[in-house]
Amino acid sequence: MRALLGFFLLFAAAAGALPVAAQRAAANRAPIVRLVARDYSFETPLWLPSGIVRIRLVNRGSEPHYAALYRLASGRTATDFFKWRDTRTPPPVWLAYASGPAPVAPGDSTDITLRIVPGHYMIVCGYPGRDNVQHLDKGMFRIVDTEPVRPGTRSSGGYPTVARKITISESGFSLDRPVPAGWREIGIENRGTTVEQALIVRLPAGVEVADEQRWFNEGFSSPRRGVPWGGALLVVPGQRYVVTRYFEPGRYVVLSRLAGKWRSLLFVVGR
Ligand SMILES: [Cu+2]
Repeated sequence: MRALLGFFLLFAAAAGALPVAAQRAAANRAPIVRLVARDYSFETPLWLPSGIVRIRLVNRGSEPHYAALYRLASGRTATDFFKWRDTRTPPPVWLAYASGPAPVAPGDSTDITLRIVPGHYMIVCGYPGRDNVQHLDKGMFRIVDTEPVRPGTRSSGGYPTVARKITISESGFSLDRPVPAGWREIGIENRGTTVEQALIVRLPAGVEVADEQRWFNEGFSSPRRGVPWGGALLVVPGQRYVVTRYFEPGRYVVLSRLAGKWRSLLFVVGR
């Protein structure tokens, strides 16, 4: 009888615990912000939530697109941003890198979960067009502020559970475990001292890491042979990012060249 009661209690506890855990997981999920990219504009929500947010970039265009976020001090405008861009100097005090989804191919999408500090944001796609004019010079940028926080209405989500991690350090990238095909949550951590990127690119048969690097080094003047596969832009040291991506079997490289030096890591996704 005691054994039966014990079994019953255990069963009741297990049966009760599952829905509660599921509810907590749902309550703890970061809000999704959908950015739809077209040639050459962004569709964005009216406001960005602040706190931990999952940004989903959906590419409805005919060229690859990305969504880099920059936080501007209040009163600063897109004109200030373009003036700074032309100086090719590190960002001034009124401008902060805030990451964002790295380029994806037409018809594809990628998610990144990160922390959005309340403020005034400029969302930019600077991908080079077929005519080698950057998309932001064709009008592909948008200014969006974070939603005013009202007392009692704020809900902060959490980061997805990460099974694999890409670490960026002074010596390059490292990946802690192999990536199998399917949907994967990959943590991105920058342990270096400079802002870097984690640009994931799929390498079709016959395309090598050097071909991708050459495309960047030669100023995007030739057709790109790798397929942009999402990842994280403007990865700030000490910040936490999680990239959620579907991987098909094949060869991939993760790249960064922001600080002037190439970092790259080739990895193979198995079945
Ligand atoms: Cu674009």
